[in-house]
Amino acid sequence: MNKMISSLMIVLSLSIITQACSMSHDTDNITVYNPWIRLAPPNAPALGAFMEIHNNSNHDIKLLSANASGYKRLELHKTEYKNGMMKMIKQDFMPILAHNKLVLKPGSWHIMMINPELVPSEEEDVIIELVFSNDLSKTLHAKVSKDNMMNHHEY
Ligand SMILES: [Cu+2]
Repeated sequence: MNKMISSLMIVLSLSIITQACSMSHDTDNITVYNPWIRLAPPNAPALGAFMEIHNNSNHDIKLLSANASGYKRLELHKTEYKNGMMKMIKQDFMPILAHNKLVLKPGSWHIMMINPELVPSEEEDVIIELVFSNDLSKTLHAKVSKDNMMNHHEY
């Protein structure tokens, strides 16, 4: 009886280990570089978040949504130029193609953090959760900094 239970335990723990491995492996397929939030005045109605999302896997991945506590909601946006006008257009998802990357930067793809309870100050770390297709998610710390591209090279 004891033997049966212990072998059952081994099978059970093996399956947990296998599951944990495949999960972390999938998450490793996504790497986020240099997440940052553009410093905004204390009364700003929204903040822009930027980063580089790399997909190291063999299949395309979609960024479906983003969450952060202390904001009404986060939206996926893309800035486009139409008839000489700059327009932010809400996106259903952001595509990160297999073995490719998506660059979120001012004037392009970005995450819009809407209605902050308290606008963060410079150098502050803001925790953002990214939700991807295939049940993947990633939590990252974005640093609030001025819109100085010199500071935002990959490192
Ligand atoms: Cu926007």
